[in-house]
Amino acid sequence: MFQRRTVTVAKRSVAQWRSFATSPANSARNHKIVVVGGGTAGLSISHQLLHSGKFAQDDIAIIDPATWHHYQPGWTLVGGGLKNKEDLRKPMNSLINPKFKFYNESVGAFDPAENAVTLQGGDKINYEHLVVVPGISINYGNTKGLTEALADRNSTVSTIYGYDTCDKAFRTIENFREGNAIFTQPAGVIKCAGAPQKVMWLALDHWKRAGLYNPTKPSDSAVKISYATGLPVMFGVPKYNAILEQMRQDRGVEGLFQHDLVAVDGKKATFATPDGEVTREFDLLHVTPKMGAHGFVQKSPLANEAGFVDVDDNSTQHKKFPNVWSAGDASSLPTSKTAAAVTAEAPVLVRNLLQSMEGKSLDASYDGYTSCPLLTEYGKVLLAEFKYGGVPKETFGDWFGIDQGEPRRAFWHLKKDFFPWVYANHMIKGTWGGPKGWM
Ligand code: UQ1
Repeated sequence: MFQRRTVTVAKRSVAQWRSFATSPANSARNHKIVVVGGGTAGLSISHQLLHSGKFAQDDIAIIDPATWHHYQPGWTLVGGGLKNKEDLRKPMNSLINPKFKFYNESVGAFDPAENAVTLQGGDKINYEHLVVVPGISINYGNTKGLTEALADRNSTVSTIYGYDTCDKAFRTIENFREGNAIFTQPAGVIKCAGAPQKVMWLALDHWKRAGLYNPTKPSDSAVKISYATGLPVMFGVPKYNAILEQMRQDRGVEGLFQHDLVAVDGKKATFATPDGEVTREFDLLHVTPKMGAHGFVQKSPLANEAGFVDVDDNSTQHKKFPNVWSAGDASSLPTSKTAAAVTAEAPVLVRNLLQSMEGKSLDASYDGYTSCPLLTEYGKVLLAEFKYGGVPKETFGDWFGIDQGEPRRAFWHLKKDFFPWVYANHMIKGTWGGPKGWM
């Protein structure tokens, strides 16, 4: 008995003893690297750092209050009735390597001048390097009446942008028989800027197959479809915009440009437009909520004017605090906020952080790569891939000389089957570098 206990004790790592020694509440905890956020960027980056072989038990800490980690790119597929939302989430705990210290808590404040983060509960965490990747906040409250309309089980208002409502989106689409369907995209920064129209294209196809919508004769169809976007165009990249705008016209979808949803009230949606407010009646409303930087980032010394973590566009290093880094949705990186962007950002951040730790010069550079696998109907995807400046950077164009502006069946399988698989089995384990392949 005594011997067994001795063995157990001997097995404990130095880091564990360190944390026992400092365990009283509010005492300082020290880590080489603290990663704020256990989402796509947080898990990819922390596991890539671990694979460098340069870190021991508890050298790296992850802070995230979440119980679940969600594969959010799958929520458009839930909205299309193709996946169950329960299959797209895993317990946070199960995805975090036991070599990490996991603080399952919220951040209260950043104190970069002191190289410290304070947790909501008051504990102070010290770091040598800080990686700030908590994602973006969905601000339902910024659209009047939206929270209530989404929560109402009997309403036809939904969004694929939340776990609670992504299945409601398909339920409302499936039950829809006639009337005006409006799909919205707000003005301002959102994650996955293609998703607001992906769900519309799938719904259109669903209604077409159900005999409720005839794209060649929309005026004679039971269903009318409008796309109300805060932007002046369908998509921010000229090459893909031209294709999607043509698609909108060919399929008889009404385009309401520079229409920014500000209120939902019963069956009325009100939009801010350059010519004042416009109210439209709807029978089905799919909303893309307004989004913005998390409050605890926005009010910190790390934020730029827009509230995002102010990092260099190419190195991912903070502009004022050289031991602070950011990528993903929380960062100021001027690209489209997607998991695909993270596949390219993470290896750059990791390389530069490790170089910096060793006092060497930063030699990795992010070119703004991001991607939007745009579902245009059941069975077809337009695989938009581009870098800074909206310049196309097409993986398969380079390999096979094909034009990715054309929706294809092969890309549908990438989106529906391959990406979810490679994400769960490789990307968040730190072994997938997107178009560059396995690392
Ligand atoms: C990708 O790697 C990825 O993550 C696993 C996605 O899913 C969210 C993507 O949408 C894309 C486009 C990539 C990039 C990979 C290739 C091979 C184009």
